[in-house]
Order: sequence, then structure tokens, then C-alpha cells
Amino acid sequence: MKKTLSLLVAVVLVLGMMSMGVSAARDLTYTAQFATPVIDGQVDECWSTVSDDWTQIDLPYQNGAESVCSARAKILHDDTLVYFLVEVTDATVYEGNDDCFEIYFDEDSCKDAAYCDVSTQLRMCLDEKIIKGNNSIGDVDMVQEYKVATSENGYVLEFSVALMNGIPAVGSTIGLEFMYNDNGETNADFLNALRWNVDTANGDSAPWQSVEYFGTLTFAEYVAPAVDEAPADEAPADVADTPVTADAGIVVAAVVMAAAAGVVLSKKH
Ligand SMILES: [Ca+2]
Ligand SMILES: [Ca+2]
Repeated sequence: MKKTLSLLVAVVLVLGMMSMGVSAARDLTYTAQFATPVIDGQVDECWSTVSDDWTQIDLPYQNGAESVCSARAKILHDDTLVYFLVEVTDATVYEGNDDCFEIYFDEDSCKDAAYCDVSTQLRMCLDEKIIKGNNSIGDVDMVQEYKVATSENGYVLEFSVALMNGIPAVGSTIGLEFMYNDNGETNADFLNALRWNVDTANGDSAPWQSVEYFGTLTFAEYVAPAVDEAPADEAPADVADTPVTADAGIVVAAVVMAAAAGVVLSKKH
């Protein structure tokens, strides 16, 4: 009986530890590849040929919160700027600024419970307005360009950001977080907040008050695009054969001329 009880306690403890491991530990990382898109709300070729896959912003801010929207993002960078492409679907867009995409940086990865001196929260509104978060050190002028285009089911956001510390060395990381704030069809009719790595439904501090649970952004090195050259052994057959034919012609001509010369010489004898 004692053994059974001990086993039961052990199982409960292990299950408890497993559930603790699931919460507050999403540990998402996105690697920004090297390319320079044009900020115009249109999807450049490099967004599909160079960038990594979409990353989903899909964590509800609390359990059971219903939402009729979705958000996903891609990230690129070059020597000076970080570029974001965001697709949003939202069936309930109010004309004000309450439906908005949010971006957060913790540039020195301080992971503090508060905002450090290079921490940023910016609200990227669907009308191209940008609003600085209350605790944000970084300001709206970090965004160099911002364009929003409508899509079949929502919006395409494209923007470039100059980080306060500039682009980190290849392989370096900074703290990163996303959020989509979903409002209803009237003013201040809040529906949901979808997050990326910060899991407030399971106890993480909200990203506007703490940088502690942000995910990670990594910077990849520049890779030269592959040059589309046909290998030497795949040169067209007619091109490869032409010199041989010409050479054969020259040889035949030389033999004929030599033979003719021989005739002439023999006649002179
Ligand atoms: Ca573009
Ligand atoms: Ca909405």
C-alpha cells in the first residue's frame, strides 16, 4: 500500500513538473536572413526566396479568449535596418487605432522584469499611424518606413526599423516579441490579444510591462545569390561539334592542297 502511494505521489510530481515546463517556456527564435525589400506593402520576391518561414502570432492573452483574427510575420535585415512583413486577418476592424500590430525589442537581451534602456514597444496601427508604448524607451522614429495594403482577408504590413544599437554582429541575438490587438467593431470593444512567445495565459508578465519572456531574434550573415550558370559539360552539342567539323574541313583542304602541290612539284621535276 505504501509502495502504491509512493508511486502515485511520484507520478503526480512528474506530471506537475511537466505542466510547469509547458507554461512560460515557448522559447521561440526567428532567424532574420539578409536581404533588402522595398517598403511599399507589396510582397517582394526576397520575402519568399530569402526569408525564413512565417512565424505565427497565435497565443491568446488568456485561456478561452475567442478571436476572429490571425497574424503572422517574416523578418529580414541588411547592414542598417530590420525589415518586417506581417499578414493580418481581422473580421472586426474599427476605424480607430485599437486594432493594431505591436512589436517589441529588448536589444541587450537584459530579460529584466521591467524595461531596460534599449527596450521598445511600438503599436503599428492599420492606418499607418505609429504609437509608442508607455514604458518604451525606443520611439516611433525608429521606424524608417511603414506601409499598409489591404488583402483579400485583411492587411499586409511592411516596415523597416533602425535599432537603437544598430544591427548586431552575425549570429547575435536580441529579445523580440509580437502582438496583435484585436478590437471589435466599436470603440474600446476589446476582443483579444494574440502574442508570439509571451504566454500571459500561463503566468508570463505582459510584454508592455516586462521584457523577461520575449522570444529571440537572430541575425544571419549575407549569402550571395546562386549564379545560374550551365556547367561546362552540358554545353549544346552543335556548338561543341562545330570546331571539330571546321578542323576536319581544314585538314581535308590541307591534304587536297598538299596533294595538288605534290602534283605541281612532281611536274616541275
Ligand atoms: Ca515590398
Ligand atoms: Ca478586430
